Amino acid sequence: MEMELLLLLTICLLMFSGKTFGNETGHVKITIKEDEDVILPCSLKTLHEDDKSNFDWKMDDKDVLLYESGTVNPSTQHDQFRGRVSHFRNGAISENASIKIIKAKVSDSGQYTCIDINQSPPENLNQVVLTVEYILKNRAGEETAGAYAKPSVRTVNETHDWALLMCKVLDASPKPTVVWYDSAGNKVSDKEPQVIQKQNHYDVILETTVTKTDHYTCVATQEELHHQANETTYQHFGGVIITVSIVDHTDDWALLRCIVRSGLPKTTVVWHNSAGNKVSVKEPDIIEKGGSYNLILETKVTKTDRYSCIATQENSNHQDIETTFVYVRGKGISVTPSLVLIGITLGVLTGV
Ligand SMILES: *[C@@H]1O[C@H](CO)[C@@H](O)[C@H](O)[C@H]1NC(C)=O
Ligand SMILES: *[C@@H]1O[C@H](CO)[C@@H](O)[C@H](O)[C@H]1NC(C)=O
Ligand SMILES: *[C@@H]1O[C@H](CO)[C@@H](O)[C@H](O)[C@H]1NC(C)=O
Ligand SMILES: CC(=O)N[C@H]1CO[C@H](CO)[C@@H](O)[C@@H]1O
Repeated sequence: MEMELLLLLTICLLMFSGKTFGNETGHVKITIKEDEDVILPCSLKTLHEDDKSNFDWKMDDKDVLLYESGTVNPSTQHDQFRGRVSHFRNGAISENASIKIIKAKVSDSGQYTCIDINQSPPENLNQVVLTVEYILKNRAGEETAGAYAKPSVRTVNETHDWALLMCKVLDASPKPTVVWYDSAGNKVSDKEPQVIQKQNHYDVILETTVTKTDHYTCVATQEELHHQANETTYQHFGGVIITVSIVDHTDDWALLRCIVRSGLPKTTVVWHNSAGNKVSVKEPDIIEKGGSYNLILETKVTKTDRYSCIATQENSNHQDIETTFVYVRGKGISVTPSLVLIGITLGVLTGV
C-alpha cells in the first residue's frame, strides 16, 4: 500500500511542471507564485473512458472539482474554485485525474486530496500540498516571495487524562510564530517549536500536552505580512456516559440499545451476558456531535439474563459498564432496567 502510493507519487512527480520540493510520505509539495497556473497531478487506479471517469478533488474540507461520468458536478463546487479549475481530456482512455488551477491565489494554498470514487469505498490517492507565494515589496522596491502560514492541528496521542496536540505550519515564509491557546486565551504551549528551514521557507511544528476538556487554538503569526491564521480543535476528557434501554420486545426476544457518549471516536462498545460472553454482533454506529461522539449499539437477546454494555476508550485503561436485567418468560417479557454504573480501571487490559 505504502509502496504503491510512493510509486504513484514518483510517477506523478515526473509528470508535472512547477517547482516542487520535499517528499514527506504521501505528499507532493508544489510551490508557485500568485497568479501562476498550476497542475495538481493525480492518476486513478485504473484506466477508464473519459465519459465513465469518476473522481473528486478536495482542498481541506472544500470541494474543488467533482467529476462524475464525464461531467463536472457544479452543485458541490466551492465558490472559491468556480470557473478556475479544469481537468484534462486525454482521448478515449486514460487514468489521468489531474486538474489545473488557473491564476492561483494565495488563498488556494492548502492540502489537496485526489479521491478515486470508482473504488468502493472511495480511495484517497495522493495529497498535494500547494503553497501559493505572496509577492512582497520591501522599501527599496525589491520583490521577495512570502507564503502565508496556515496551521493545521491534530491530536497525535491521547489517554484518559492527557492529550498531545500538534500544530503544523508548512512552507511559510517569512518564519511564523506559532502558539497554542486555550479557549480563555491563555498560552498553553509547554514545548519549544521545532523549526525546519528549507531555503527561505519554514516548517514549524509545535506540540503541547493538555489535560482539560476545552477548545484549543493554534495561532500562526507573520508580523511582516500582517497575517494571522488559526485552527481550533476540541479535546474531551473524562470517561463516557452510557445509557441503556430496551427499545422493543416480543414474547421471545428483547432489543437492547446502548448509547455511549464519548470524547473519542475510537471507543469500543460491546454487549455481554452475565457469563461474560459477547452477545452483540455488529460494530456501533458513530454519530459526531460538536466534538463528541455518540456510539449506538443495538442487540437482540432471547434469554433471561443480566446484560452489560461495556465501553472502552482506546489508549485508556478505563472501562465503563452499565447493566440491565431482562426477563424472558417465554410468553411475555418483563424488564427491570436496574442500571448500575461501574467505572473499573483495568491496569492490565490494554497494555499500551
Ligand atoms: C494529464 O494530462 C495532462 C494534459 O495532457 C498532462 O499535462 C499531465 O501530465 C497528465 N497527468 C497525468 C498524471 O497523467
Ligand atoms: C502514546 O503514549 C503512550 C504513553 O506515553 C505511549 O506508550 C505510546 O507509544 C504513544 N503512542 C504514539 C502513537 O506515540
Ligand atoms: C481565528 O480566526 C478567526 C477568523 O479569522 C478569528 O475570528 C478568530 O478571532 C481567531 N481566533 C484566534 C484565537 O486568534
Ligand atoms: C520531508 C523530507 O524532506 N523528507 C526527506 C526527503 O528526502 C531527503 C533526501 O532523501 C531526506 O533528507 C528528507 O528527510
